[in-house]
Amino acid sequence: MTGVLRPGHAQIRVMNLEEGVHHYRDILGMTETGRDDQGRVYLKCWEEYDHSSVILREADSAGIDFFAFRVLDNATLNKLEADLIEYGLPTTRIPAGELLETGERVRFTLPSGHDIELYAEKTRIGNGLGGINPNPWNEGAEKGIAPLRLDHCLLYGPNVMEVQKIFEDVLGFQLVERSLTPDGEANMGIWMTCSNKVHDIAFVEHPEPGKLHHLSFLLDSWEKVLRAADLMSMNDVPVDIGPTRHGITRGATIYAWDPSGNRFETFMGGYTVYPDSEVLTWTFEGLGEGGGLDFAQRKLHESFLTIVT
Ligand code: M3P
Ligand code: FE
Repeated sequence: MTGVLRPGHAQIRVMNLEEGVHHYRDILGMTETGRDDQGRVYLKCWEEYDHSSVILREADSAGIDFFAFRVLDNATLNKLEADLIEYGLPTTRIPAGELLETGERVRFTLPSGHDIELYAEKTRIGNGLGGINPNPWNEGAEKGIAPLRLDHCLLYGPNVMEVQKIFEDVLGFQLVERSLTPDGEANMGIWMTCSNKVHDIAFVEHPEPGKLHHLSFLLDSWEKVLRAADLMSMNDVPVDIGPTRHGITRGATIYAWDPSGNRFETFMGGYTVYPDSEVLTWTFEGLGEGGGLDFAQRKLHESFLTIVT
């Protein structure tokens, strides 16, 4: 794997910082790894090696400030920046250290209104297990919902077909699945990978730019998804959909909300994607009655298309 490696971090706006920290640290079970002089709080999942994957910023409205991908090295970062500029997307460089323990970032804005960042360096603090005869898990694997990692996000905004082209032609992503508009003429939803995961980022067409549908956190079994449902109920976390399975990606899932109304997903499963995998297509009816969104209930939950931050 070269080029863009994986989702790295998301900066999320929360309306009350300590309520947000309580949610992501104590209920989800992430580890707090730092706070900066702007008051932002940094967190990581137990299996993640890098310093942070979720950064919380207190603000008057919920939503996402930016979603970032780690790239292989600085040469890759420079090359991808040049390619973005040549494609017609202006970039800005954010200096190393602006985010704690994070190197220089290249930021650009998608036609969907989302800010995406690429970076090559972030301090590896490790998962605490070491590299020699390591244990398979640490105490973080049993704290709260305990996701292994930040897995992907789903973003809502306009111009999904243009966004698809940028990810495919400039950033080297592969389209894995798509859902069609009601007339069948265009892609309404796209699920794309930069790896062999079933998806690293997804977009759904939406009139308002820059919206967050969900950040998704990986669990390693269906039982852990059910345990997550128990913990959500025990902690009064409002659930949107699930536990169930998406037809799209075949992931087993729960959608729920953080205290500011940002949706998050606890997710497991999916399948392995190879460069020669065929794109799977869901018709507009397939998204609902076909079980694309909810394979068990085969319905298009209204909240899926209407509630975003
Ligand atoms: C996911 C996922 C839809 C399926 C969404 C899928 C919109 O969020 O993680 O696989 O039908
Ligand atoms: Fe998802």
